[in-house]
Amino acid sequence: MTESDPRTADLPAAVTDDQTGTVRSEAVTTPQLIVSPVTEAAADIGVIGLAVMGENLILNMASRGLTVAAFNRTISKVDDFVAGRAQGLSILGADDLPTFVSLLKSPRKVMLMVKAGPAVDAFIDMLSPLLDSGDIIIDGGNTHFPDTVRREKALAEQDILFVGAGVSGGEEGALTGPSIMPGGNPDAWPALKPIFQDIAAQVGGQPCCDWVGEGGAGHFVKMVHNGIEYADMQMIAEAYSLLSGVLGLSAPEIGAIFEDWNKGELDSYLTQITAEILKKTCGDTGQPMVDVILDTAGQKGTGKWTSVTALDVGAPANTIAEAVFARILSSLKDQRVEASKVLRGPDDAGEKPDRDAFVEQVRQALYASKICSYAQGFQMMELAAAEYGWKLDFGSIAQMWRGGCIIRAAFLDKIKAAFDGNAALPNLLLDGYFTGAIGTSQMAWRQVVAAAALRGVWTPAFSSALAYYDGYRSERLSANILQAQRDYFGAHTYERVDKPRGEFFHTNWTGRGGSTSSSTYNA
Ligand code: 2AM
Repeated sequence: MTESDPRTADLPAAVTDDQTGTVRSEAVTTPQLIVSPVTEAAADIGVIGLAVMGENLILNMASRGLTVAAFNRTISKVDDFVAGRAQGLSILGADDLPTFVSLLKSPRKVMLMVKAGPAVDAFIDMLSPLLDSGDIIIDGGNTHFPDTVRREKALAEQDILFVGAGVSGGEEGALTGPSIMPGGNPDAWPALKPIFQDIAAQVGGQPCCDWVGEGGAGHFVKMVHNGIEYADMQMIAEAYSLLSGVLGLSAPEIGAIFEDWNKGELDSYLTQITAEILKKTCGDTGQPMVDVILDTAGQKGTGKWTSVTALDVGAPANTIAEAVFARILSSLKDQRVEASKVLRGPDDAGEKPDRDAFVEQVRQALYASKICSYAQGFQMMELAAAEYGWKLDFGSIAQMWRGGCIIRAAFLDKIKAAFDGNAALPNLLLDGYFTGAIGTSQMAWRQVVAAAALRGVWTPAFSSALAYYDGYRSERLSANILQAQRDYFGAHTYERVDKPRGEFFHTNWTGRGGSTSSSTYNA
């Protein structure tokens, strides 16, 4: 025990450069520099993983008056952090795991901000023998939710409470207030709630963080967030390509339009940054930055997880999946370059439409498409909740996405209101506000999709969102033909419009197949 202030205990004063105020490297390289002499449990929470998200989250916690213990696999990063960005703050570095654990107040809360995958398992394996019953491990990484389900179950058997928390907002969000989506062992929530709700973004006096649900629910909701993010981004890109391809506007001109759109229904982080991006000039060429950036999109896999999971739970999230396929298609650059020399588009693009009218149509098409992709995301969460046994509060999820995260947008207030008003709403499109909004914009949306088709402008997300809308609102679809075909070639049977649901019929279509249905001969 020491009498000194544990927050800065025995840390040598950093040597700062008088001119720049920056910390000189020799001040931070002394071995054992950060071994805390403090053996009392002084830290409210510990964070493992000092990449930028972990560091920023710690600084955010410290800025709220919390004392935070910090650890990293590569110990020199702890040294650098404690003597650098964390200097003078209530942050305690530890150079081994037992010391780190000894710094934590009970029940101990350890947040992992390490690379998703084996690093999480490695730290869980090292930590769990050092922890006591009722201690809490939180995985704040971008983990695939089935891994969280597995870890939560395994740790519950050791009486360790495991939480998988999706954290969104990038580096800046982590520092100033992210969106946090925690799920897992609900017994952990009372101890975590004051910390997480304090460090999260706040909108309308409410934190963008609340308990999501059991098992992998937190990471699942974060995954759907990312899927929606893929769709949002793709739709914005399509609006850009329509304004550029059909109207021939320059990047800065389109940037000004996005800036304008950001004042209305489309007010969102992604709209705002797109406006800024489009106005940026390349320092080397003097051209707009976007014109010198190669048109092949990368991805880290969360959109793919969302799409695969949508198929698993039977959710028609076609626009989200289309956004993933769009990135994949974009990555086939060499093939596209060759194909562009061979495959022709329409010869006659027709007359250029009136600028202001077309800009407004594209705005409405973007809004309508966006509503559909969110409708798909929420519908998918409803179907997954039923499949995995989670009780999800969709109004609360909308609030969590309202601030801090990449898809933060003013219209999430409308989504929150929709689900607060009717928790069992089967589809966002059936809420009065959204039924009206899409009804108002649908003709503009159809005209934009038609214009894109006629001119050969690639708009997969706008088109698939419209396909979703037209499919979902159809009382009778063409699936009767599919059922007839399935029954014809495979005796898969069908139900009839004039008989109760659940009664299945088979027709001997050719006169040769007899009356044996597939369920009979599959048995
Ligand atoms: P490092 O600084 O020692 O590389 C983001 O990469 C964070 O995850 C970093 O804190 C990094 O630690 C940590 N990390 C990545 N892979 C890891 C592994 N296999 N084991 C432990 N930590 C790992």
